[in-house]
Amino acid sequence: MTAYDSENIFAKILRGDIPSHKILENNDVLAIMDVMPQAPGHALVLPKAPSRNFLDADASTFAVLFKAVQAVAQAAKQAFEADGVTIQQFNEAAGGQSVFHLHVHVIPRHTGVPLKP
Ligand code: DGP
Repeated sequence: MTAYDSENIFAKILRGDIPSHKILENNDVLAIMDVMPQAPGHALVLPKAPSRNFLDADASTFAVLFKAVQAVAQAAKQAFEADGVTIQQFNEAAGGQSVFHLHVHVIPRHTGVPLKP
């Protein structure tokens, strides 16, 4: 298992070293807007605990993370008057991950509108 690198960009956001557009925060999670949105309202939900990705996270992290993912997805669907919500999650470079702090994408979707690449 690859070690967690605390210099990743989301660790810096969680420490407040660099700014982000926050949409939800509690003791366990932070949700922010994605700087490269694939659709309007594209958000990222991050656990505050330092997991590299889904492969090394523990059950308590999953519990707080996916509770927040559901809350963000419900709010995003309503706020963006979406027809649905895509929830995505990538692990390691070969799996499409580019920032190595566990995060879940929440993307409001409208019928017939493809995601931006
Ligand atoms: P991935 O690791 O493939 O799940 O993608 C990481 C996502 O993080 C990608 O959609 C772009 C986004 N991202 C990268 N850098 C920043 C940043 O500095 N701030 C924010 N809010 N999002 C970022």
